[in-house]
Amino acid sequence: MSYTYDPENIFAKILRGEIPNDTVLETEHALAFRDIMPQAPVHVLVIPKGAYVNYDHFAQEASDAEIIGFNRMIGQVCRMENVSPGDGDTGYRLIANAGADGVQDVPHLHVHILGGRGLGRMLNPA
Ligand code: DGP
Repeated sequence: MSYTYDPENIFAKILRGEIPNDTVLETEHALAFRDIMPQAPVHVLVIPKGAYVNYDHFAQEASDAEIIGFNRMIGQVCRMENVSPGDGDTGYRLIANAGADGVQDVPHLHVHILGGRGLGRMLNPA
């Protein structure tokens, strides 16, 4: 499997500092920022800094350090945004859309962290 990454996608521009963002957290390997069209009171996107199109691309080609850094940031943001049920808060949902069926609009891996309200069942009926 080979993956093609478009360096002109909007999140690549955010990572290069060409477009502003509302940063929640930044580390060596990952960036978390608020979604421009929030669908819940908490709606944060977490992206790796490397050029990965989607989750399976990342899982196949990222280094162990990138994978650990990305995943640790997701957990950290859940705690920072006070949605971690382990901390007595009300919970969250992680979504990583990929490709056409996943309705992925931005072709740079991102995990949506959604919370702060009841989110309903996982999928709408097709
Ligand atoms: P997806 O369908 O999973 O690819 O969702 C892409 C999300 O990215 C969508 O919720 C809106 C958000 N988004 C798109 N452009 C920008 C932007 O320029 N800044 C920020 N913060 N979010 C954006």
